Amino acid sequence: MAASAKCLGKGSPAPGPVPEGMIRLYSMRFCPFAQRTRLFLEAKGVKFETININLKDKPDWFTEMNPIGLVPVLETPKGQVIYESPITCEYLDEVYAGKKLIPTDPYEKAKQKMLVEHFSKVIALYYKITMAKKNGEDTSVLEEEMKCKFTQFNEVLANQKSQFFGGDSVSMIDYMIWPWFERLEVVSLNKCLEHTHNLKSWVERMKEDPAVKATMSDLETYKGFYKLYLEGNPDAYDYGL
Ligand code: GSH
Repeated sequence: MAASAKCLGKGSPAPGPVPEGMIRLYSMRFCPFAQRTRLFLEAKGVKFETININLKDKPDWFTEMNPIGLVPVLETPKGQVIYESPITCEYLDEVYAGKKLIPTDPYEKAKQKMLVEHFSKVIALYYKITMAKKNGEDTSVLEEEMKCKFTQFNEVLANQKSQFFGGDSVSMIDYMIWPWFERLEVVSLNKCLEHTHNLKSWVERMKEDPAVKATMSDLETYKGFYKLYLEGNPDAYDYGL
C-alpha cells in the first residue's frame, strides 16, 4: 500500500495482519505528526506500507487500535501497536539498524527532547494563526510571538555554530520540527523567518535531505488540502488523488 493510497473511513474492512519483514504506518497524507514518523522511516531505510485514515470518519478498528484516535500509528507483523509521533520515532530508532537518529549520550538526548518540548509552542501558534486567519482575525500579535520563538531557535544554531540542531548531521530534533517549517508558506508565515539567518540556512539545508525530499508535498498541494480541510470537507484527505 503506497503512501498516496486513498484514505479508509468507517465501514472499510480492517486491513489484516502486517506482512513479515514490513512495518505498517497508519497515516494521513498531510499530517505533520505522521510526517515525523515518515521522515524516520525514510532516513533509516525501513521497508513499510502505509494505510491512510479518514480522520473525519475513522474506521472502528482504527479507534480500537489507538484509543487516542490520532495518526501516526505503527503496527508490526506481531500485531504490536505504537502511537504518538515521538514514541513511534524512538521505537524505529531502537529497532532498526541504519543511521542512529537519537543521540546515545543521555544529556544530548535530553537536550533534543527539551527542544522538542519548546517547539510545541511553535506548533500551537501555527494552528492558532491558521484558525485566526480563517476567521479573518488580526494575527499580528501571534505572528510577533512566532518571530520571538524563531529567534530563540535561531540562537540555538548560532551559539552551537552547527549546521543542524543536534550537530553537523541531521538527527531526531531536526525531523521532529521540520514538518511545520515545510508548511510555513502555506499560511503565509515565511516572513516570521526573515530575521533569522541561521534558521533560514537550516531550512535550505533540510530541503536537500533525502528523507525530507521523499516526504515533501508542494505548496499548491498543501494550499488545496488546507482550503478543503478548513471548510471541514472530508475530501481534503484525498486531495489531489
Ligand atoms: N500528539 C500526537 C502525535 O504526536 O502523534 C498528535 C497527532 C495528531 O494530532 N494527528 C492528527 C489527527 O490524527 C492529524 S495531523 N487528528 C485526528 C483527530 O483529531 O481526531
